[in-house]
Amino acid sequence: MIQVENYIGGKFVTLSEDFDDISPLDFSIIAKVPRTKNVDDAVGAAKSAQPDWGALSIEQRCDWLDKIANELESQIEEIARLESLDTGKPHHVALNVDANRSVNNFRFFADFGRRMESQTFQMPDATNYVVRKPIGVVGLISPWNLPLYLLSWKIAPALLMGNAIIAKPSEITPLTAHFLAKICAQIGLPEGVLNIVHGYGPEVGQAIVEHPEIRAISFTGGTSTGKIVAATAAPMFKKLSLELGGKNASLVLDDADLDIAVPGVLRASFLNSGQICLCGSRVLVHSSIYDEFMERYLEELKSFEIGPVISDEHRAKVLSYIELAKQEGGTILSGGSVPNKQGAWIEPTVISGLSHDSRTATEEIFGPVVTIHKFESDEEAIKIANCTQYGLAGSVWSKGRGRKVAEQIDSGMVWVNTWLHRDLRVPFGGVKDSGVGREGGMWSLGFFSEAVNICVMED
Ligand code: TXE
Repeated sequence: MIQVENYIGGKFVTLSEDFDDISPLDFSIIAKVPRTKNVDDAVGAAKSAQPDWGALSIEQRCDWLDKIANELESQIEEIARLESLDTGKPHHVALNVDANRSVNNFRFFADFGRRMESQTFQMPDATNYVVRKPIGVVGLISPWNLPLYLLSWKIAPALLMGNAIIAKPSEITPLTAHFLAKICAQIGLPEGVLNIVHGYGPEVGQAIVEHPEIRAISFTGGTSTGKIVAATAAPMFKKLSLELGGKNASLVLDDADLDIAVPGVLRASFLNSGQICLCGSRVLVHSSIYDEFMERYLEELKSFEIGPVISDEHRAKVLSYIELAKQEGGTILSGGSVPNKQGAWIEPTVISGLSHDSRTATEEIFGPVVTIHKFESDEEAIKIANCTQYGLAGSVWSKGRGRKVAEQIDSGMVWVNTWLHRDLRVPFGGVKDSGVGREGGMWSLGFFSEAVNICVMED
């Protein structure tokens, strides 16, 4: 049994009240997690640490990020093991997607920080230059689907820009955040620069968002929680970055190369049991290639390995959508049932015959459930792709018209003939109900700092 502890001011702290962390693989209890309700101590520690941390040079902070990356990398197998235990995902996904990217997030921002160029704007008689100052104390709140991957995506740039952090991982997946805290303590990261608190969202998450001395909130999670976060933080004029849900479409045009499109669309459908905000949960296929595409897609699905979904409660939500799909007139082409074993397992499910504006095809399910839709023209495919409240991502599969179609999709990110191919310098974020703001590369550094302009009149 692992005892998860809060990490505050460089010390590990337990609380008298805790709750169970349950494995979705078999519903066994794997850890005890402190039920934090108040972040005053963490904010106090962060406030004391921030001035010295902010006074270090960028190069010095980059060196710290590299130290964290090196230590994480030396224990990459352990990260994968913990992530797999906590989320149920297959080891190869935990290693190649989660653990690898967590290391890369620190490494990437260390390199990026060293290359950061100063911005100057010359006038005929004066020079403007931009100083990027830390915000101070920032709050980072992350979800359960890619636990350390998404938390480190926020921690690395926030540290780089000289902030002190109050971070809260999802209560369902606290293990790797606790592991990161141990690594930071081990390498001697200055005390109080990174504070990690555990507990339920409406308690400790809400306390972070409400705290007046936490001046920026970077949140990744569900759209309905994002609304609460925005409503709480906006009256205090906190900086806000919200990465929320998605209902992304994969568009397979009539000229698609099916050798690439079939495995690509399948991966977009079911990687991480469909629990990635970027997953393509709606597959739109041109009628002229529909039969061939579907035959190959369903055949390849038979050998696609997925883990359980995150929890019994989440499985109930996913199953309720499969029931809804039946009521809405859908046909289950594959899956739809619960395998006869312990844990939050659910078969990868493919549903056809639903209207593109049905609830099943427009609401976020966030599980291994995909709806298939036939279309007759590029215009119709674009219209279907854009018919939800979400606008996070999407993919287009075509030999010749990918860019043209991609540019007409109302989403923050669109891939052409690939999916989840990530360059960490590019803007990441959504439009419509998928969020506010962008993170990644310069966008993250912009969010986690205050740009101050100094205008110097020439003599
Ligand atoms: O997420 P929550 P949940 C979607 C997906 C899923 C749904 C609900 O559709 O079915 O959201 O999932 C913290 N103040 N996504 O309920 O609650 C919470 O503790 C501050 C999409 O698990 O949004 C956790 O750390 N924080 C998604 C984080 O918010 C609060 C990833 C996210 O949890 C809070 C996950 C509050 N009042 C779910 N309430 C994506 N976009 O990647 C909760 N939290």
